[in-house]
Amino acid sequence: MRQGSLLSLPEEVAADVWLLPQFTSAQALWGDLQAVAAQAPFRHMMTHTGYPVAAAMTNCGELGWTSDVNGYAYRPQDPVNGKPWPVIPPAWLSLAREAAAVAGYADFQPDVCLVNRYAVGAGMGRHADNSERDFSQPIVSVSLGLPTRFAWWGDEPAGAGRNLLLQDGDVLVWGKSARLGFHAVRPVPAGRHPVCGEFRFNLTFRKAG
Ligand code: MD3
Ligand code: FE
Repeated sequence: MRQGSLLSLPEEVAADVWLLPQFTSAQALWGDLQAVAAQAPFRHMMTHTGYPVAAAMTNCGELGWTSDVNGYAYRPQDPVNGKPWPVIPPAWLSLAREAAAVAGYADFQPDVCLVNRYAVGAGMGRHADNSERDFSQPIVSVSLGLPTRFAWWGDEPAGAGRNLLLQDGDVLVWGKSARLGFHAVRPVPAGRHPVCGEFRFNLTFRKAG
């Protein structure tokens, strides 16, 4: 079954950055999100700085993104319970593959879906996603729930960056020249979403291994 919306008009918002507005919705993915979180609960991971990550996180897939006082790594097991991460729900995998295909990646095979949960006021500082093995693969990001501003810079993290408002159901695909770009998530403004309540969620599909 097709997962993404045919009514979503893809737009290349910057070189090799594709926005698929309202390609999906929290409503469509909510049941699977609850099931993933029941098997691998959201938690605030520690960083090497001794401060926790502001977003609560979990994963599904063959690998999951983890961080502790020793640094971050992709791992096949959830360090909280020692079990493999839940599988990526089939509807999520189809969605990510359809989005990647729209952006020109014919055979995206993600092995990680990192799920970030931002409470009101939480954000993510400027960084680049560079610990995956194969940078020819894109990253697909699905935003759910409360809207927030997203900023990106490209390869040189100087100046104010460019801002983009990400709303429920928006999908971003970035690869090639944008794959190692610096980006940040601005603190989530107060609000209430009918499905997600006072949270923003983001699913990031990656090929890490
Ligand atoms: C880079 N998460 O988990 S959008 C992360 O909203 C992360 O939670 C974001 O960054 C979030 O590492 C996912 C990521 C994104 C979107 C567009 C970009 C990164 C980009 C455009 C250019 C470069
Ligand atoms: Fe990132």
